[in-house]
Amino acid sequence: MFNIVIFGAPGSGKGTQSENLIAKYGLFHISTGDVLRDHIKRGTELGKIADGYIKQGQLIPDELMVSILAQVLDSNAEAKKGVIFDGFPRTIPQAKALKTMLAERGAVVNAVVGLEVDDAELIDRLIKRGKESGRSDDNLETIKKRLDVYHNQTSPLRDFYIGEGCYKAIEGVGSIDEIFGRIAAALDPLYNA
Ligand code: B4P
Repeated sequence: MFNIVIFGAPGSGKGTQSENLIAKYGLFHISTGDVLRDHIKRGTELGKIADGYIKQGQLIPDELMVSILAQVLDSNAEAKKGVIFDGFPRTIPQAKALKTMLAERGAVVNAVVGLEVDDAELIDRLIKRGKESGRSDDNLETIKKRLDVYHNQTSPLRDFYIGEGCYKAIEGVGSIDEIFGRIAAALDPLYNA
């Protein structure tokens, strides 16, 4: 099992580079943002809860998020060969829960791809996306809240994963292909080992 976490601020290119990772490594992809947006679209109970948090730029509570992730992992046999975790974990408790969940399956996080992008570029990208996506969280007020949440709750994971010895810092500015070249150069030696 080869497990990758794709990590970075909102707008850092997690979803974008996940597409390239799926194409190259053929792993199962879980985007917690996509899972939540799907629930919102279908109007499920979970979707109603998630909608409130996402519109405010806040994170969904850890306990709920961890149980959603466990459900997705358990209901997809393809996840057994390895997973790209996109947008999860976003807090230290989520990272610890992921470690336990993988250990129960005899696996670990093999690499954390950390897309490093400055705030001005992130805001610019998300405002541009907001014009086309219609996403309720891609407006300036909510983007600023999401960046605060990132700096306060999510960025400490960088040090957590440096401590775990699996963090790969990737310069996240440039063309999508250039950035993917950097990611592949960091992952290939691990994947082929
Ligand atoms: P996500 O769906 O994960 O949203 P995101 O952080 O904005 O990243 P995304 O993957 O969509 O964007 P990308 O950087 O690829 O989460 C949404 C919300 O769900 C969260 O705020 C939270 O409320 C909730 N949530 C999700 N997971 C959670 C968890 N684990 N715990 C609690 N709550 C959770 O791309 C952004 C834009 O940049 C795109 O338009 C793209 O085209 C562009 N772009 C990408 N690369 C570029 C490049 N190199 N140059 C120029 N533009 C680029």
